[in-house]
Amino acid sequence: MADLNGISEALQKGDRDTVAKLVQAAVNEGLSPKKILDEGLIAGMSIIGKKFKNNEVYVPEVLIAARAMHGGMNILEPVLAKAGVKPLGQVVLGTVKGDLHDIGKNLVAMMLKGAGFQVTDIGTDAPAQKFVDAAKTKGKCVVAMSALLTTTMPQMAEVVKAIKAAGLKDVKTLIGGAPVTQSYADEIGADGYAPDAASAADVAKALIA
Ligand code: B1M
Repeated sequence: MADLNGISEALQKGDRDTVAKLVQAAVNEGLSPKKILDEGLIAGMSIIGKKFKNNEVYVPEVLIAARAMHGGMNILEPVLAKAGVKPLGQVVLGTVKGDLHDIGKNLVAMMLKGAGFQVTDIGTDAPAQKFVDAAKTKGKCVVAMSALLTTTMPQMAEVVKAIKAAGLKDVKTLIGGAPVTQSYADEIGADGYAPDAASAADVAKALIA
């Protein structure tokens, strides 16, 4: 019998092999891939997200849980694609121009994927045009930006401006990173701000709804 709770628990422990084994068993049993994703992998990742927000777990645990999630997703992705299951939404994610910090961005990517988003990671030191070009290929999407330096924060305003100038009406912008605040988001006209990776997934869900 498929053990969705076991998938969630193994993911929280970062036990990639068990996650992969249980996901494969559930697929072999003919369980819907969406159910395995929602009630196994996403359920586990959202618990990790809440614990991370509450400082009950830290960056290493999140990275290990994300690795376990990948173990399950490797098996599930082709099955989901075959079944025509669509992701929750599209996110274009990057660290802005001049900024090479990517640990926070990678955590955000993991939380977004864990919530069911398809993430296009355009990397670090990404100029405004790179965000715009990626967003153009996605249509309705969230453009998510990370900045860790006070000197690179203004690049977020450049991206917001470039998206508006390109007339991308279906694109919402989301910003975050240690020096970034809600009032800065308001000042530059970004659609959303998130203080941490788990909240980024929540805000992205609200923006795409
Ligand atoms: Co840099 N660095 N660094 N650094 N570095 C900081 C950020 C700094 C605060 C250190 C300090 O002085 N105390 C300082 C910035 C000062 C400022 O501007 N206010 C600083 C500096 C000055 C620099 C250099 C300029 C140093 C130099 O060369 N003189 C240089 C700049 C290079 C560049 O980017 N052009 C530099 C370089 C580096 C390394 C390359 C050595 C390395 C980065 C390695 C890497 O990322 N691959 C590095 C590191 C590791 C740090 C610290 C120590 C740690 C950053 C980190 O990864 N934190 C940092 C000091 C510190 O924070 N204690 C520091 C862990 C990570 C999980 O947190 O990224 O904040 P964070 O992400 C959080 C939230 O911010 C949020 O979610 C995450 C967790 O939930 N979040 C988002 C992040 N992005 C989000 C996006 C969202 C939503 C939430 O929506 C889209």
